[in-house]
Amino acid sequence: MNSSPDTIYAQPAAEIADFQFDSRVAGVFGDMIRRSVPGYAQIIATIGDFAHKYVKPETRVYDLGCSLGAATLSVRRRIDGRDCEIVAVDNSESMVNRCRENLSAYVSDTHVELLLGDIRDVDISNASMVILNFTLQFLPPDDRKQLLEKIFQGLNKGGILVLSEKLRFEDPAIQELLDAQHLDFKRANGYSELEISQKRSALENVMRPDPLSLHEKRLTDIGFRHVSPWFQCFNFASMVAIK
Ligand code: GEK
Repeated sequence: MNSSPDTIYAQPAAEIADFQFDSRVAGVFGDMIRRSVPGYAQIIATIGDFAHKYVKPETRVYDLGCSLGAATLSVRRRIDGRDCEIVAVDNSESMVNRCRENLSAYVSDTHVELLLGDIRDVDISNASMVILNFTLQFLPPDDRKQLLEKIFQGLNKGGILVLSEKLRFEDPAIQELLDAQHLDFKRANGYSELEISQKRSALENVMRPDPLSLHEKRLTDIGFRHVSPWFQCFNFASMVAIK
């Protein structure tokens, strides 16, 4: 996906405002997420593989917090001809506008319903796949279980949730080790110390990761029959939960 280089935090700022998915971020988002999230390309490709295996004809796929539509595009490529609908939702107008352009750049017979709105307000029904690719971590912690319950209710039996998240670790030694690896990953991708620290301050109040054990317990308590991480690199993981 085309994207300008991310230089948003390259210059020293007198004050760092809370991170927002505004037009500046939407314009560089492809570059930002690829350089910030280890394994992002692999996760996007594998979401397409899971769709190929799990998405049933005449059902819906939900991409919640779709940003520029990377997961939607990956899924759409793999489910053409099944008479499915993809519902892609984001509450950032700039993201949704760019997502619309990205989707229209490729031909497909699968309809994408692209919605500007809050994922907490979206009805979910007849779903064979739901994707939360690095979105749940931006919801207030108290709202997370309710959203996952709604997803569980809207999934058909045998349907799959893919939940990718940054992780927090309860063991301080592991937290320190894997956080340091992530910072090295960002340095290796060309981010300066200033960019890393200013972005970190901007995200502090906005993105609150949970430990893997909490994700697993929440999904199991809700009733998902099979729950497992399928990917982890440093402090980033992607899980599957099958109803
Ligand atoms: C990808 N999934 O490339 N309602 C709707 N959208 C929301 C909400 C909400 N309550 N909260 C946050 N968002 C994408 C990447 S990015 C992850 C997802 C990241 C949206 C927000 O506007 C942003 O576009 C997205 O969730 C999170 O596969 O930046 O680390």
